[in-house]
Amino acid sequence: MTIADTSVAAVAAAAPTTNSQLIEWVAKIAAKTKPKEIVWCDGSEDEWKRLTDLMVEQGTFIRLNPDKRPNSFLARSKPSDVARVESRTYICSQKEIDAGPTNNWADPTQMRATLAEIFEGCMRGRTMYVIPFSMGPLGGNISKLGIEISDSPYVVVNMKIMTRMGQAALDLITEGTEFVPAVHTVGYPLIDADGVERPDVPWPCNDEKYITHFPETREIWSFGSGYGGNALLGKKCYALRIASVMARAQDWMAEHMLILKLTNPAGKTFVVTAAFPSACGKTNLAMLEPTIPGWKVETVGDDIAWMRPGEDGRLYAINPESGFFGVAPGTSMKTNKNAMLSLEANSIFTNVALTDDGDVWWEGMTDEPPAHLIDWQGNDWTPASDRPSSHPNARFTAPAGQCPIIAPEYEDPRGVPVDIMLFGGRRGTNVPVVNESFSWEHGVFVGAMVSSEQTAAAEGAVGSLRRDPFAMLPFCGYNMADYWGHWLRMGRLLGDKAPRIYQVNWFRKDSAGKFLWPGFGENSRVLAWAVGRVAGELGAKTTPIGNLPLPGEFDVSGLNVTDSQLDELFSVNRDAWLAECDLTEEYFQQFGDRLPPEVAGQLAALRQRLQEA
Ligand code: O2Y
Ligand code: MN
Repeated sequence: MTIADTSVAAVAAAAPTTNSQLIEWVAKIAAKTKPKEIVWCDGSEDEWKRLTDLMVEQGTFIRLNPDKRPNSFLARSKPSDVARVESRTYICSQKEIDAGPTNNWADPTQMRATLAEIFEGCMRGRTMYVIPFSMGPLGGNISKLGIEISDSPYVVVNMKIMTRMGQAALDLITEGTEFVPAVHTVGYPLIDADGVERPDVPWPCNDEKYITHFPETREIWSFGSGYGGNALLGKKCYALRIASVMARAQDWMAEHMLILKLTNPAGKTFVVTAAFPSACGKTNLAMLEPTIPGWKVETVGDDIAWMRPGEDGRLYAINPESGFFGVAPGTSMKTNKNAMLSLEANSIFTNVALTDDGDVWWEGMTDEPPAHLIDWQGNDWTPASDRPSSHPNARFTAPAGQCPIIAPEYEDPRGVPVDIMLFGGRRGTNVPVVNESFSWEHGVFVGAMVSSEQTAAAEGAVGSLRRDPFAMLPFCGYNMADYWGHWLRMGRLLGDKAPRIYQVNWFRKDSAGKFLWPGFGENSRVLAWAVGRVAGELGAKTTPIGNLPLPGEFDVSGLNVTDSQLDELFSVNRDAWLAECDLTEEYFQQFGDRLPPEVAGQLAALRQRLQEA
């Protein structure tokens, strides 16, 4: 098999750009990785068709029944490549302290040496795709550009859904324009250094994995995984880890937050962003159907928000993505109708089950499972099987524009002005269903305290509790304490135009271990209370932990929630909170002198309020 001519002249001759720096970079990566050909992706429908046909032919994709799920495909990954791998994710800052105690740090010089070795010839026999993309609407002043080089056609088609990908993005990357270079390989060359060939497999990957970030040079290098955030480098690697570093330097914010637009019965609109760790109902909230009459929710984003102060001093948010990469199991017409309607066509499913009529199914999609399925590993499955038909982290990739309640502002490059920010975690005790922070600084402290149960999206024991400040633990590209400092600084910049911050918790349990809150569907009641506060229409009861609803001002009409359950939902247990303060102090200690004094001050103030209560 041939190796592409990787001379700068040859790459330039075939490149649909004249950007010499870009051409030199592409030539350099090709010279290292030695693909058989270089393809510049244009993001067209023709390209989508060509690559999806190719993957069907190669066995990576199964075409779903076009009558049931037009232009949609199922992929099955290798069982060893099913999620983000936090233990193989590295922040390679010059100084270890700049990555901080919550990140895996690796020495950049050593990591570059490792990468130089493993990337050598890693694309032999494969096509190298050059994937230009914009995070956010093309040309917007909050948007940013990137180029992913990947040897995976699965990545190309997913990137087409998840980002504004193709020639229009490339055209914006003119000589000298800033873009984030991201290099990805599945790490499964089809020819070895001696020229010995091996056949391809439906899901190529490597047992050795590296997902590496170089914050100072703003580069991403990912080796060995074809899955999700490890491979679609626009998402967590760029839009959170690298973007958080850029945002700190440029006075903006890159957050693991959904964005929704809420309209009240009087027709006034409010924008809410919300950060939740995995498995806390984030997608459900982003696409909520309010249960209280007269309220309307429209989706701007389901996962990531980039926010920048506008000319009027308010904070404006865009969704840097253009698709949903959602967890399939548990998604149904009952739990999230709008997500289900978003993925009726033009979608990619990974690690879900295949029905006998060529459609997809996953646990929770319908009350009754089909009598027979092919499971995510390609085996026969019946309801009598002792394992789930879909992997718990099985995903759909669906165009955001197909969401029936997508807000028109989702395409607005200027973004939407944020009124309210929510921080939630999965807490069985202590944390009320909603709690208003006294100030931005107090809200930053609340965000820093977020903890939640472990989920399948990351490694580790399901069910154990872990700290997840701002839901950014796996996604902050620098020292978490410095990130809190950046939030404090943004608060000072925004002054009285800063959004108001709320802590929420849908998971509080009663003494018998039963959930007190009736479920995600009722969360519009929480949003309505926060909006009522921001609009100055509702009062609040001041407690040591924050402002809580006044009796009668939190709408539970029509709900089966008794007064005593409501009391429990909002109860503040002084001793339990003092114990929480001790645990928080212990947690903060790891940040040493990087912990902002304001955060330490907020902890001391909370303790004092509790002691005086
Ligand atoms: O498991 C993965 O590869 C992706 S994790 C993910 C995907 C979409 C949105 N959020 C997440 C997350 O872990 O927060
Ligand atoms: Mn996420």
